[in-house]
Amino acid sequence: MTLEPQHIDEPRAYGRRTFLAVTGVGLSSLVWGQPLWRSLAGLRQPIVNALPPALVPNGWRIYTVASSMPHFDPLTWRLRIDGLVGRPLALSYADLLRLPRAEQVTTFHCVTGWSVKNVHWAGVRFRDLLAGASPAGDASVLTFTSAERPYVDTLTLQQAQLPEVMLAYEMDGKPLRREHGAPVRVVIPEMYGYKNVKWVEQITLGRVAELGYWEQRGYSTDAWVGSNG
Ligand SMILES: Nc1nc2c(c(=O)[nH]1)N[C@H]1C(S)=C(S)[C@@H](COP(=O)(O)O)O[C@H]1N2
Ligand SMILES: [Mo]
Repeated sequence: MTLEPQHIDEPRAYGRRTFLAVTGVGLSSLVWGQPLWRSLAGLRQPIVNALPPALVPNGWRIYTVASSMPHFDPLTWRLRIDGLVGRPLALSYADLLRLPRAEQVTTFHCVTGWSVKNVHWAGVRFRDLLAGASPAGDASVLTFTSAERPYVDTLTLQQAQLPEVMLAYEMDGKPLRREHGAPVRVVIPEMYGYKNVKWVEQITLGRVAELGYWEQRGYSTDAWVGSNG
């Protein structure tokens, strides 16, 4: 799949400006927004740039930080749950599908200004996902490691247990597509897209939140939609 770098910057720049105009947070953001703006321009969108828009429907934009997307093999894939747990787990895809299934219809917001309304997700609530690992009483942070290195981000255990937060394995009635993070991604509609880690392969329980990929590049660890991000 070829990247066409000359097309990468403009859509993001447009999205950010529109967002600032619409929300009215533009003025205060102007002061601190510039360096962020530059780091954002480096974000790659290989699918958007490589496939006709018709193949990325409903207003999604596909974001990656590495030059290729992870492959999912249902036979060998494992989701590791480790850290401050009584019983570390390595769940297969079949194990995951056997856990209680949850569904929701929620809107997805990227901090750069684009949104996708009424996304139908199915997956597992974190309470159900973590129960088998017996989380320690002092565990307070979940660190999500993506198979797409070095993408990582965190949620507090409390945030992960808000309503409408899940580890999703279906989008709009079909198994999560490769470009959306197959087989599983975080979905937390209350927070900006960068918290919605794709291609999750490890969840580590701990007490300290390391900075996520975009947080190391200037975005807020508390990524509530409506904040400056
Ligand atoms: N592994 C990984 N997860 C990621 C990202 C990424 O680049 N790599 N980008 C994040 C950002 S900024 C957004 S807005 C959403 C975009 O989701 P989509 O690519 O399914 O549209 O994924 C988030 N999760
Ligand atoms: Mo994003």
